[in-house]
Amino acid sequence: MPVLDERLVPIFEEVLSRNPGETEFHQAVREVLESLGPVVSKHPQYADSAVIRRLCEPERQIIFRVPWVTDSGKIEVNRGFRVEFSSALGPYKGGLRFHPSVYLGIVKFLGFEQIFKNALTGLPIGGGKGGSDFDPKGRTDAEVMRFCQSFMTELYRHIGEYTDVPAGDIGVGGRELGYMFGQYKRITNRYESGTLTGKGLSWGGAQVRTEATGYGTAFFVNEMLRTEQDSLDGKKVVVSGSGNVAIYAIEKVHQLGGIVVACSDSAGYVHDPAGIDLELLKEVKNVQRGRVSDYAVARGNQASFVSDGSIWDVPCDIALPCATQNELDSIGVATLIRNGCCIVAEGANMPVTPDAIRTLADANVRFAPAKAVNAGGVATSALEMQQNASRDTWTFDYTQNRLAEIMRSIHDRCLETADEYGSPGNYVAGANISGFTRVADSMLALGVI
Ligand code: NDP
Ligand code: 2IT
Repeated sequence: MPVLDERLVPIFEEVLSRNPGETEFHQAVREVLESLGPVVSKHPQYADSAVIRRLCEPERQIIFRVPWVTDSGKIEVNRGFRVEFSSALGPYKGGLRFHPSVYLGIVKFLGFEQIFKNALTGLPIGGGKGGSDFDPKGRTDAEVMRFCQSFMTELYRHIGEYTDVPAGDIGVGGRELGYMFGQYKRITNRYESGTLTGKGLSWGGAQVRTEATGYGTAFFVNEMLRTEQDSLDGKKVVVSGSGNVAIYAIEKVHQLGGIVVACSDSAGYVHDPAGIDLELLKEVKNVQRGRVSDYAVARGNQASFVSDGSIWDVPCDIALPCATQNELDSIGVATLIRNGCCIVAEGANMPVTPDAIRTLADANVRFAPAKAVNAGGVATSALEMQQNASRDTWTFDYTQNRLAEIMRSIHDRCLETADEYGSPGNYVAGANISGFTRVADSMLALGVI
């Protein structure tokens, strides 16, 4: 493990002792602190003002009971979370995750990352995250609706256009956001569109928000390739996951000339050497709410489904982990490197383990972190808020061009900042330092907050 700057060691020790057992949160904090050594050397005011220590403590953490009734009349109890991490740059902003693995440590890792990601977009949004250990899998629409209504019956009092603006994440898409917005509107008697983003197009949503995280990921990778006068054209790509981020990453990679030969879910992966048939994948995942194994069956002998292997065994030029945290470890990257992979970019949040990131660096494989790569989702959420505030709607093409510009500017800012702080080409350092300095400078201006 790289050594931390001596001024940062006590901060990390405090994070460990004050947040026992929250391993994902520790991992996310450590990764940022590892980048900040040159920053505190150059600008001691950040250390002297305890701005880093303050950022490691959320402004507010809300944990609540979510009781609901199944179709058969059984009462279930889940736990709901909203961690409002930092409002230095704007209202708290970040998604809601519904997955059985959700606990405080996961919500805090995601909320912490979100602060710096949102700062990197250059838009006026603070950082937060929420969710529940509710598992939508196998639940009927009516059950999901009752859960979402109960969740919002508590959450509504903490959110609002100027306070905290949730969106989707794993297990939360258009259906869940619709049920939550409906309940929010009903309780508050206000059509306050700017309270949630990722809304449907007919009820206040924005063009391109659904596609934005995946499209932004592909745009970012194309920018990485452009620095070497290259492009996605003809590149063989592996995308893990088959949810919102994965599907639209596949779509944009195909539009930019690449070919995605594998995708996955938690039960296994599908290898489709001729390239994923995206219309079929969308039908299976978005309409039938099926699995990638159903896709493989429908695709006949073009594709094979593998339930007992690793998607990273599939040879590729570019790997885009787009499913979940710590899904790509040093064994996975060793195979990728052996097979000639030259870029790994994080579509999901923190999908590559710290060891694996170091292995990639040692092998000179270019790596770009989630804060930069997947920031297109939250950036387009901020564009949705902008449209809601002005009661305007923009066209698909206009919004997509804005997204592409934002991704280019994030990419360039990462490289410029990495250069400025003595780590040329290091996207991790660039993203962490650039995001951090923007938030820290605002905090310094706002007094001891
Ligand atoms: P979805 O719920 O739409 O899809 C998640 C996908 O990841 C599914 O294919 C799911 O498979 C797979 N997956 C989830 N958990 C696991 C696991 N433990 N092991 C293996 N596979 C798993 O979520 P999104 O596509 O929205 O989110 C994917 C990632 O992108 C997350 O890290 C999220 O935080 C991040 N992200 C999302 C943004 C957004 O706008 N939606 C924005 C920025 C980041 P299965 O169905 O089998 O569970
Ligand atoms: O991780 C993320 O950036 C998201 N899930 C999107 C957050 C948002 O508010 O659009």
